[in-house]
Amino acid sequence: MTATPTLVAPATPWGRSAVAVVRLSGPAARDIVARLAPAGPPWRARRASVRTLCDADGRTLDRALVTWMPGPRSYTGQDVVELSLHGNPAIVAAVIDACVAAGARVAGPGAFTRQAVEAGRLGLLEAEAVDAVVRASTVEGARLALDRGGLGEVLAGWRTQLVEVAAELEARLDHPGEELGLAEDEALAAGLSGLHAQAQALAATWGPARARIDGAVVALIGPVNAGKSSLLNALVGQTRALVSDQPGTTRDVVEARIDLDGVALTLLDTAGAREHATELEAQGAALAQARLADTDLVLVVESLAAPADPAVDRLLAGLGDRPRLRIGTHLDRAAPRPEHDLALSTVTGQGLPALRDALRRATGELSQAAAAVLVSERQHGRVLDVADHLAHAALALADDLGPAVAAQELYLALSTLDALSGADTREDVLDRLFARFCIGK
Ligand SMILES: Nc1nc2c(ncn2[C@@H]2O[C@H](COP(=O)(O)OP(=O)(O)OP(=O)(O)O)[C@@H](O)[C@H]2O)c(=O)[nH]1
Ligand SMILES: [Mg+2]
Repeated sequence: MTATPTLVAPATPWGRSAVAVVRLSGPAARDIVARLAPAGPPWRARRASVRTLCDADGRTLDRALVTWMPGPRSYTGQDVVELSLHGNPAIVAAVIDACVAAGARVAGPGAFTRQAVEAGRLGLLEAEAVDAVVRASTVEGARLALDRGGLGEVLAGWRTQLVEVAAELEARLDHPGEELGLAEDEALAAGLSGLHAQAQALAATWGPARARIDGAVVALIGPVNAGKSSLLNALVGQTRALVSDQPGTTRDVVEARIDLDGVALTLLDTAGAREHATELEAQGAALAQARLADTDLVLVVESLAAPADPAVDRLLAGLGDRPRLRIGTHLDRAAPRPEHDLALSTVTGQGLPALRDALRRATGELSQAAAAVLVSERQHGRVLDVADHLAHAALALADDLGPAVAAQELYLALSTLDALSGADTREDVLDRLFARFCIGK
C-alpha cells in the first residue's frame, strides 16, 4: 500500500495580488509547514497564526498567515494547511518548491476536491456544483450552483420509484403463468411516463443554467449596412465596433460581453453579406461562419429601410435548425415588416428593451417550478440517457414487448442514475471529471 500523498498547489490565480493562498492537504500537511516555519507559536486547530517561512537553507521566503484545519472536518477530509502569502508569483513558486522539497507533491487540477470526494466529504454532484460556482460568469450562475440542494434528493426519489417498478416487473417474469392485469400494466407504464416527463424537465434546466454559469454566445449576421455593429454597440452601451454608412465596414469578428440580468452574453458582430464581396469581406464571412458552430442564438439583422435582400434567404437557409431571431433595424425610417420577430431603431432606442427581453427568453428562462437544476454537461447527458431508457421501458410495456424488455431498460436507467449521482465512482469517471477543474480547487 502506498502512503497517502500530501498535495500542495496555489489556490489563487497566478499573478500579483494583495494575497495569494497556497493550500496543502494530506497527512503530512502540518509537518511540512512546520519544517518551513520551525519557530512559530504552538499550532491550534482552525486558528490563524503568523509564521515566517524559510527555505531549506534557512533563508526567509515570506511571512505568512497560516491556518491549520485538521481532518476529517476539513474541505478535503484530510489535514489541510492554508498559507496566505504576499501575492507575488515568485514567492508562491518558492514556497511551493520548499513544500515539495519537504515532501509534498504538486496537486493536479481538482485534486483537492477529488480528495474530498474520495474521503466521502463531498458527493459527485456537490463536486460538480463546486466547479460550477467557481466557473460561473455571473453571481446568478454561482447562486444556482450553490442552491443546488435538490438534485441529489430528486435523483434518489427517482431511484426508489424505479426500484419499485423493477421489482414489480421481476415478479411478473418469475411467475409468467399468472394473468397480467391490463390495468396494472397501464399503471406501470403511466408511472414510467411520468418519470420520463420529469427527466425531460430536469434535462431542460441545463440550457438556462448553462447560460447563467458558462454564459451564452449570440451572433449578429445579416447583409452589409443592416446595422449589426450599431446594434452591438447599443446593447453594450458603448462603441465597440466601427459603424459607417459604407457597406463592408466590419470584417473581423468583434466580440463584446454583456451581463443581461445574470446571463453573461458574448455578442459576436460579423462581416455583412453581399453579392460581390471583396476578398477581405469573404475572409470575414468565413471567419464568422466558423464561429457560428458554437453560438446559442443567431440574430439575423436587416434594415427595414432597404429592399428585401436575397442574401438573407441564403443566410437563413445556412442556419439549419439553429435558434434565431429576425430583427428589422432602422425603425425610425421605415415601417416594421411581418417576417421579423422584432423591429427596432438604434438611433431612437425604440425596440431595444423588447430585444433584451427576447434575448433573455431565448437564452433560457428558468422555470420557477424546477425542484433542481443541472450544473454540468455530464449531468445533462446522463439525464437524457435516463429519459431515453424510461421512454423505451414505457413503450415496451405499452406495446406488449413485455416486462422482460421493460425490465432491461429499467436496469439501464438505474445504472445511468447511479453513474449520474456518483454511486459509481470509478477511477476513470473521476479522472475525466476532475481534469476540467482548476489547479488548487
Ligand atoms: N436611421 C438609422 N440608421 C441606422 C440604424 N442602425 C444603423 N444605422 C446606420 O446604418 C449604417 C450602417 O450601420 P452599421 O452598424 O455599420 O451596419 P453593419 O451591418 O455593421 O454594416 P457592415 O459592417 O458594413 O456589414 C450606419 O450609417 C449607421 O449609422 C437605425 O436603427 N436607424
Ligand atoms: Mg458592421
